[in-house]
Amino acid sequence: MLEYSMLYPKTTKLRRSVSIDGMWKFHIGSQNGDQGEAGFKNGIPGNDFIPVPASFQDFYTEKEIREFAGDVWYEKDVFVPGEWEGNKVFVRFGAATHRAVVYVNGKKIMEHEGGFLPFAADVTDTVHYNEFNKIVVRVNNELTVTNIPCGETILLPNGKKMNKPYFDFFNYSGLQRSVFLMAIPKESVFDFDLDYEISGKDALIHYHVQTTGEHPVELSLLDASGKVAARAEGFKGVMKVKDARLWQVRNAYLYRLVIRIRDGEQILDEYEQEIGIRTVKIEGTSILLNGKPVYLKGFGKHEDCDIVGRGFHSGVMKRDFELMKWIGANSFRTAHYPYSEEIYQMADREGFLVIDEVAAVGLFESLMNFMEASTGKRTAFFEKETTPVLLKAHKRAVEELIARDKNHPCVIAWSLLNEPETSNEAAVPYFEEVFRLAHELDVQKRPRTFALIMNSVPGVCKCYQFSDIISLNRYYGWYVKGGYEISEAEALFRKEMDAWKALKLNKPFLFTEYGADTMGSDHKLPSVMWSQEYQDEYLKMTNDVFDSYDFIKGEQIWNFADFQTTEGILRVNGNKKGVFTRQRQPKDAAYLLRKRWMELPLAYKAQEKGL
Ligand code: GCB
Repeated sequence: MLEYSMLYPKTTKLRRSVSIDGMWKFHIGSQNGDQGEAGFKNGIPGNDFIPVPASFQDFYTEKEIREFAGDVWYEKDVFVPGEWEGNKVFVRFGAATHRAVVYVNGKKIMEHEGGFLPFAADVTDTVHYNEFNKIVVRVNNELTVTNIPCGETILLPNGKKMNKPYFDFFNYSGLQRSVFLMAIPKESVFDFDLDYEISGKDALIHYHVQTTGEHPVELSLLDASGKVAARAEGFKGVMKVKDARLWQVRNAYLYRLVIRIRDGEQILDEYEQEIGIRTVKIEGTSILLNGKPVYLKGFGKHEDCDIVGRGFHSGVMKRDFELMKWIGANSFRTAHYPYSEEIYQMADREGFLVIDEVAAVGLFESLMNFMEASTGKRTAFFEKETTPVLLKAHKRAVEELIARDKNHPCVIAWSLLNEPETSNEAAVPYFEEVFRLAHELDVQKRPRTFALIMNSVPGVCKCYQFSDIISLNRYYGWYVKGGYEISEAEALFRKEMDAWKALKLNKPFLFTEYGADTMGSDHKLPSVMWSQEYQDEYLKMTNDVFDSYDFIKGEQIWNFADFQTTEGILRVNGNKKGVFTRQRQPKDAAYLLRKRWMELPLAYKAQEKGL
């Protein structure tokens, strides 16, 4: 069990939660990490303020700041209401990338490592009630091979540190998600698990509530009109919902679950959350939602946009969902890290299927892993001395991810790694532990997967057997035989798919990546690589291959939109594989995909029997 509750901050009868987003005082610290305890815990120097949530990198005009590797400092004075005394009081961070130390009124409260999941600092005994209190946060953004995502931090000859990601997105960092101040009753709802069973027109909700005390709990389920649809009492049990309205793809029905702790007539705590009744199951090569086959159409995405970088922005989220609906998508993968909680809430409401990915990317020692791996390079990544430390961090992130996201109906699968090195036996015990843990922690036993890199093919990959859904990242026609050689790319692509088919795995296959870099500004007739015409040709070829194999049960193109990466000769101011530009306007390919996805039925390829 985690030391703090992962429940999203809410204000209910007995809970208070106040956003402390806005302008925070900001200071770029030392690269040596020597300003910790002795340094700024009582207050940071200067007079610079930046918005939270946001990545700090793209506000400034100095390259030293954008590329900075080390500690940055945030500070905010917050008023803690006197009425809150007697409750538990927390400062809750949606995320701090990649590690943080929290000080309140000069006292160190907690540390957290892992840049994409929430944590809550218990400040009950530290804050002064009915007064202002100083929160100081030291955030470190250095990449290592002992934490996810993996990379290294090098020292340049000029003495400056520099982050070197083993992955293909800019190392945006800082306080990129919302921060809340919360007051929670001493005896409170800590966590709950739900699992669903559909029986005829009714549904059973198996539940388990954990609280911080002994008093009894009661649950009520309210339908969309606020009417009580079911009730139950006790920490563990079953709620029966008559004539249940199911949560369906792009047709979401949400109930409201209210959990109360009671002491006789007195309510000690109340927590509520929107939930959706649905089941997810893999049967043969089918992905079943509520017992019916679904074909996934959609994207690998990023949290990425101009100016705020990876910072959560509700306007960008809204635009992204509108574009995904317009194009006929029904799903996305949270590549390559858990996204802001508000995005899952929106996916719950909009009926999108989400493959929820932990930040285990870059588990292949290379500064351009996606390229070098396809050349067959091997790095013995899982044989490093430091691997046990990495595994510990990885498992902790899986635990936090599942605790945070398990009750979202939108989450239909866990993606436990992206493009790890699987050509070596040393990967096997590592995978075993991570996959076992996810299975243990998720009462819904959602399918687990990982995204296979180009060279993870039959005969080479030692780990695909762990996946319930085989997810392939493939770039035939881009990294492999692009341009006029595309016919050869297609032949190689089919050859690989034939090899998978021959294995008779009887599992669904999903394309979690495929795509071609394309300049939104460039047309060329006849096409050349990077032109919009070529992106269309590439898609036609790829779609033909998808349509030729019945066991392929979904396509999530890379990427939804152009996004920022480290600078380099393979990237033109970022990765340009977006179907939309970074400003969220369509490239030509968007129209091609829209035509295809609008026509493909949800149960596409439902008829086939096995491989
Ligand atoms: C991949 C990676 C992704 C890259 C992509 C690319 O395989 O998973 O992070 O951005 O390829 O565009 O090369």
